[in-house]
Amino acid sequence: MSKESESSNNVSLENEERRKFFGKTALLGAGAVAAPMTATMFATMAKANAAEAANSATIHPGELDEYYGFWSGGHSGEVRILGIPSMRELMRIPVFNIDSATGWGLTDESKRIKGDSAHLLAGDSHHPHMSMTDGRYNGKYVFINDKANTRVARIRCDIMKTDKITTIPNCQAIHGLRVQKVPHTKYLFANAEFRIPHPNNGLNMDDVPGYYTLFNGVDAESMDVSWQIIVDGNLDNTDADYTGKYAFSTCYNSEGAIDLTGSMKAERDHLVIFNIERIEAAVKAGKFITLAGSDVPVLDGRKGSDLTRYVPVPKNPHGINTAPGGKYAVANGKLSPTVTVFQLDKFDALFEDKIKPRDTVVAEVELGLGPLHTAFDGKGNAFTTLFIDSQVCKWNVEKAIQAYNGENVDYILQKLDVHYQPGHNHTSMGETRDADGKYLVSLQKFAKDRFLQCGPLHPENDQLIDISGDEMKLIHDGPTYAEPHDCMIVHRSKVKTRKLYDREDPTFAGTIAMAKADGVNVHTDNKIIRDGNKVRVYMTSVAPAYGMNEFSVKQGDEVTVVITNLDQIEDVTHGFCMVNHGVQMEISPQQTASVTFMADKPGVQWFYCNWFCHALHMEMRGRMLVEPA
Ligand code: CUK
Ligand code: CUA
Ligand code: CA
Repeated sequence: MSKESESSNNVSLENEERRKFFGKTALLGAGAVAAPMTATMFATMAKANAAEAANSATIHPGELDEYYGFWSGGHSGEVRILGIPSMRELMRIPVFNIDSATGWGLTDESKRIKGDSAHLLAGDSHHPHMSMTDGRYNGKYVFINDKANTRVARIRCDIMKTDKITTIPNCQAIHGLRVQKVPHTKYLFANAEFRIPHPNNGLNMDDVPGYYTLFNGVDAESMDVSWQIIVDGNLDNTDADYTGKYAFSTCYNSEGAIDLTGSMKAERDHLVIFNIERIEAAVKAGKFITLAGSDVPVLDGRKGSDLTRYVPVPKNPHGINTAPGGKYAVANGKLSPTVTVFQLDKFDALFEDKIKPRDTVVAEVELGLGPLHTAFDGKGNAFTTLFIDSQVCKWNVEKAIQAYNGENVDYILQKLDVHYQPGHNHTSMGETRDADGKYLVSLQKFAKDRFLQCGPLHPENDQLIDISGDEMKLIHDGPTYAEPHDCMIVHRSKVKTRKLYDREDPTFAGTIAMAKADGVNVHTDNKIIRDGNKVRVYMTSVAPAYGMNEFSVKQGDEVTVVITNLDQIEDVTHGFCMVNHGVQMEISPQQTASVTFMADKPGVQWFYCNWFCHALHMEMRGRMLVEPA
């Protein structure tokens, strides 16, 4: 049974006193200050405000967080789970990387899941997003892109393991990734960033105007690519609307340049809007081509196509974010100090050619320098990261529209310093209909002086901000390792995980099928099967012993060790490591896992359990005898 956190009752007496004292000062601080405040007084007050907010969000030892935070791991290639508001790292999910602890990328099961890219040991994960039903998280999957190797992956939320990885054909560098929100996540929308020649055969490097890139619809269940759309310019970030009809992507290189200055020439690049119904109809009608090396339908969505519309947006825009009500989406100007607000119900008229592309823009207002990403509180306010200003800007969307229409209103509500140079930010439940306006996480690219020095390489700094009141309050600094681009914050009620594996879990079904073909029941048998120079060693494990404490093979054999953990007690995970063979893996309760290696060294080779499982964990070991050839 989950223990409820009682965060609000933990304010200490000392802080209670401080609150009374500073409460009065804070009232004055907002507007007309009676007597000038010194810098020290201001700093002290800010500290006390932060301390008060932090206290209300403190998760004490043994208490559970209210939210799961899913963080990408950037060029570490993984996904991480944090607890919010504690910001404690709870788990790492290896995806595109290899992981020594769990054997991800080493085990036969993970190689099967990685498929055609199993030989790739690196990745660059950017955008984690959970599957939805009717604009709400459904707790089923988390998807993540790999910019480095043009892949998308799926994590199953019941076991928090990657279960599918797909390489997207015909393009390079999947960057923006979001899910279809409504009626449910039928598609992942995946932007390929870099324009390349087609065919990319080494004969047409200089035909730069002929380069193009593709917007991709990936089936969320099969993880196959359903269709690809040729676009003008390149593609950066993407999001979807709340009707299921549209997805849209920012483009920073409408110039089609191959160098830095070239991609900054135009004052406006664009947002490209994709009409999902028309795309599906065109695929159905067979109005597509295929490109060398795949049979995925490729449609032409370049300017003039009825599948897309292009809306000019200043300048090298980066993030695109749909507001929880579904009425607006916001493109973030990056090299322009502006955000551009689109009214999404105008897209129908745009596709019917009743209005012009820019007629969908209802506001384009200045916020500050380097707007990158925007998050929402579900109460009409938006929070935009200003990379160059090192701030989060809180602004009101309706007021921005009024100001854009010439009314004299202040749409900027507050600017909060963050440390330093934020990229993405995310609010609790903020990309869904359930946006609750409680927390904002701002992901800073630089930590500078916020933590103890650890050499020339610094961590990043993820800051937690309380947005429940009128004022944003910074309450936590959280160092992270390279390089979470993005995160999402999911209420814990949406996530139901298993405590033990199902014995028939599909992630190791291939291994169980292999055992069946060998006449082995992995849940009862400890057996060696020789198949030419391939040897399969099946063993069980129950703390603190393997079902087999010795076995023999011949030098030159390819050995597959298959272990099934029969323990039924939550948290009793075993490991398997064959010393001097670069082989190790996790075997959680009721899981079957396997790893294959060459027995190339004659002699006695010890194996041992490397997940601490029992008082006699050190003693959980055995010998492989390799007879000389
Ligand atoms: S991107 Cu890195 S800060 Cu890949 Cu979403 Cu904007
Ligand atoms: Cu089994 Cu440690
Ligand atoms: Ca540009």
